[in-house]
Amino acid sequence: METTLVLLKPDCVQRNLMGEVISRFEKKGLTIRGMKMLRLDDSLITEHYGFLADKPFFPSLVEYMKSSPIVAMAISWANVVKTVRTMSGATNPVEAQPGTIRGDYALSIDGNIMHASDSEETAKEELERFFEKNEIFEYERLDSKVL
Ligand code: IDP
Ligand code: MG
Repeated sequence: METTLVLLKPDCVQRNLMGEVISRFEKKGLTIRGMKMLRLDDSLITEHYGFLADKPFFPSLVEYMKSSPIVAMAISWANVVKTVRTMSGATNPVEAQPGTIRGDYALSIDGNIMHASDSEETAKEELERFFEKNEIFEYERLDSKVL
């Protein structure tokens, strides 16, 4: 069972879209194994988006990520990393296909609703960054046998 990290970014929280996005993961059939609201600080954002530190938009990315609490989610299923990236859509919502989360809810790359890990390796690192071990739960879903 693979697990990925999803962040519902500040614009998702501020626009009351948390339920819409969480609902997509639930309806797809993925298992939500951890979920919490938190406010990011400079050091966590820099750790998470350090590979973008030399980009001109980095200061505004940090301000955006700090502008409101976010929601972190640990989501599991076979091939979930790829599945959730596909559901997310392109980084720039202008290019994201309708039917994807960014394609349906976002208008600009400055506010693109969600983060999702981009590989199994990144997912492991990112889950450790945002969750303690005891915040990710092992449980069997009632519907797991009929899917
Ligand atoms: P991803 O979120 O689709 O994985 P990344 O390239 O990893 O895309 O970039 C991380 C985040 O940095 C994006 O989701 C977006 O919030 C921000 N970002 C990336 N490129 C730009 C840009 O050109 N302008 C403003 N923000 C950007
Ligand atoms: Mg990325």
